[in-house]
Amino acid sequence: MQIKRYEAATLQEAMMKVKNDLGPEAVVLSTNRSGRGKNAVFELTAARDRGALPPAGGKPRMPGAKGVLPETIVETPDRHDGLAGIRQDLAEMKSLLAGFQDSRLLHEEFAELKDTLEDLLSTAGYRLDGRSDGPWQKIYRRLIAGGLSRPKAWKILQAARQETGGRVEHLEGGISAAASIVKRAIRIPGAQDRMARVQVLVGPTGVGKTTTVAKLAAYYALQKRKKVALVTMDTYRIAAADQLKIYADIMGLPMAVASEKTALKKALGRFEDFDLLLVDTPGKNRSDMAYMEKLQDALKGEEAPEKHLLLSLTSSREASLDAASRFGRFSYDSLILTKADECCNFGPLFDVIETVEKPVSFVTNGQAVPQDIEKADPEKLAGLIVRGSVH
Ligand SMILES: Nc1nc2c(ncn2[C@@H]2O[C@H](COP(=O)(O)OP(=O)(O)OP(=O)(O)O)[C@@H](O)[C@H]2O)c(=O)[nH]1
Ligand SMILES: [Mg+2]
Repeated sequence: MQIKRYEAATLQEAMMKVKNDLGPEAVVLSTNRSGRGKNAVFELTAARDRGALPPAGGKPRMPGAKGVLPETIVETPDRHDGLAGIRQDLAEMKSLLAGFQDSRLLHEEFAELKDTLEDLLSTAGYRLDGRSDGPWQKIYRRLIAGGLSRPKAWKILQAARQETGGRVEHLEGGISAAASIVKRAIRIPGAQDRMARVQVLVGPTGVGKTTTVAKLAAYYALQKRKKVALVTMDTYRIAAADQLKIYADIMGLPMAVASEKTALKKALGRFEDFDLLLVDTPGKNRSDMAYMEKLQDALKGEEAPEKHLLLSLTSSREASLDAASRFGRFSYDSLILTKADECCNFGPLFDVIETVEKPVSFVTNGQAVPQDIEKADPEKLAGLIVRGSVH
């Protein structure tokens, strides 16, 4: 293990030195910032396994170099005071993150640092700005109260301020500007997008997968006049298949049970002349990786399905982001948001939508089948996120 210490005026410079000197395998052990403003110095201790490859294009190591060899590279810091400095740090963090995508560990460390810094910027920064800025502070507080994370609330506010030139007479003007920023960030599937014949619903336990399959079946069969069949892959829970069968019988739709790859292929063949196959999957807790792999494998058929991740609006931001990341292996095409009727804080939804960067296809808002489902409407969702209501 080779450990070295670097100093530079900016964290980005220090990181570049690490990368150039120790290569992409280097691990940052600690970071420290001393001094403020022009006197700020970033100290970074990094290590690299001696067995790791030398940096691409870097200097070859001197033969005979041995042991821990601390090295200090000091450069004259040139920084600005206050908020500008924090902003610059943030920009540096972002560019660093982009450059280090290949190192997961480093990526996570910087993501955490970035969050902390953004948090600082959005609270302390706001106070640093000092001046009274009409309704903006009220709007900012309102967004936070609605469950938005501070960095996201700050981002929306900045964009709204910019768009209006910072000049709004009334609170409502600022809120409308914020709502339109949020609306633009919410994507829905395009009207022209081709819909795959096989549609699979995945998601954590109890989010409403089976109920939503039934609602969608009714929507497509009764309203869109499509020839619909149902398939359930849920053979894990007792009576899980029966739950869907009851809906299938009521609607007069055929249903197949297919717990694994071969059975699924067979079911797709059986329903060859159907327009649409809606596939329900079992909910699994987060530790069941073996099942996730099995399901992923089963869905890798010749007929590429469209996959939708269901997230309950009653879940916390952390739980939703965790599910979004865990189910990321399925490369899902859209989000279906469930239980809007039970949600009283829509702020975290914005964080999720912005992070996941997927369109929202449907929103469910009650237990009743078939009526409690609607196509996602960005304006409505933006209203819920910014105002807490659709109006
Ligand atoms: N309030 C409300 N309840 C819902 C909604 N959608 C589903 N539910 C309820 O949530 C519970 C779970 O629904 P399921 O459809 O069985 O959920 P699931 O994801 O299939 O569950 P597992 O298969 O066990 O993972 C049921 O009581 C549903 O009635 C909704 O939009 N609003
Ligand atoms: Mg189910």
